[in-house]
Amino acid sequence: MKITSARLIVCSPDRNFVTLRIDTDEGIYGLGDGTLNGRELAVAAYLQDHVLDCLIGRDPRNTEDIWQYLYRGAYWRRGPVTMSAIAAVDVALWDIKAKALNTPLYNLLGGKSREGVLVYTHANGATVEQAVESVHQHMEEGYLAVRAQCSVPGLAGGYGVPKGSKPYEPAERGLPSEGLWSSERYLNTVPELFEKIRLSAGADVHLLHDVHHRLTPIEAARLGKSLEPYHLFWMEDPCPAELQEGFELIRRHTVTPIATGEVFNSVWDAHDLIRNQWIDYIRTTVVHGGGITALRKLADFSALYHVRTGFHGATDLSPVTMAAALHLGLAIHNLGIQEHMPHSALTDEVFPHHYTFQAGYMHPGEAPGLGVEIDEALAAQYPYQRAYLPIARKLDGTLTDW
Ligand code: EZ4
Ligand code: CO
Repeated sequence: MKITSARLIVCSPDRNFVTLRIDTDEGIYGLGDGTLNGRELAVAAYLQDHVLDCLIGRDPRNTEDIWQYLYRGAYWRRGPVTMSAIAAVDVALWDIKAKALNTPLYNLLGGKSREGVLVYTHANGATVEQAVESVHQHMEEGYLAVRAQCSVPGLAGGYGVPKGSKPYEPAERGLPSEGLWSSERYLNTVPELFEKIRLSAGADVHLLHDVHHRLTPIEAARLGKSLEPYHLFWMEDPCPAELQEGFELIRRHTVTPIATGEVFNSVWDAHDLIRNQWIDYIRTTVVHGGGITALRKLADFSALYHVRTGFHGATDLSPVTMAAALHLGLAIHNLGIQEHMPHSALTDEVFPHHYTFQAGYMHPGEAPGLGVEIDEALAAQYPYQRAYLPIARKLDGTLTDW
């Protein structure tokens, strides 16, 4: 089998996506996702200008060799743009390989380790009360695990809080907006939020929270300690993770489980975190972490240290990545949970797919390959529109993590 063409589809059905389609001489094609929120065109140019021509004539079944060719062979390694580009190719090749064998992708990754993938969704509110209400709504929809976020009193908006009645979408069209942040007010609000949720929702529901890199290690340690009575499933991205040993300090002070890694793009970003058992869940995504080939290795390395997966699953990862994550999640032994932030109806229309949600679990479906298509005619009606993630500043104007 030989690759005969590789081309990009950049579209914006409610939000931007970079999709790669690889075709073969046997008429089988595969799809890959290369979406990097707010930097989409950098990945598209990387693929178009430096990668796609190199693929022509190669056997698409050689996923390991092609991965090494793009990673090791480029000399300049890693980084989110490079690794998202490699992921787009890698996932499209796995899609082709599974379609050629006429089997769903999970069968090539170890087969089924479970009947469904436990997922969590997002409860958001401008106030504590609205967030509590939102948790209950999602429990009624069947979710067994819910992440809760609310605004800090006196500071409207902020990470995870929707504007008006539209579903939350982190990127906004146009240039970046700026908002305000106060760690002090935040630290005083979150324990109250989880006290109210746990009291009203009962002991069984899994509760999660995303700190979104906004605290220092000692502040995160305080938050983790203050949340212990509400036994969270995890506290996510407690602080920026460039300094891996910063997590040792958090770990020393709290038994609230820790998840991190949605911005990582290599096992090396998490090497110390994992081998020192400073985290409980690794969140690196198929799209930003170099594809199925790399994520399978990361999951296996994590398993040696009792670290389970909790792959990122926000709307900026296309349905192609969602499907890839579900196939991987069904197959690996050390699945923890999968994030599920449902796409808009229009996005789902552009990317028809076979994965399903039922009673708290998702399943990738039984179609050969990934089980995701793209309606190119519909996609063409929604061209790329510039959109960026917001910027955050402290009350004195200092730029801080959003
Ligand atoms: O802000 O994917 O856990 N989910 C998250 C996401 C990220 C976005 C950034 O593009 O933190 O909502
Ligand atoms: Co997050």
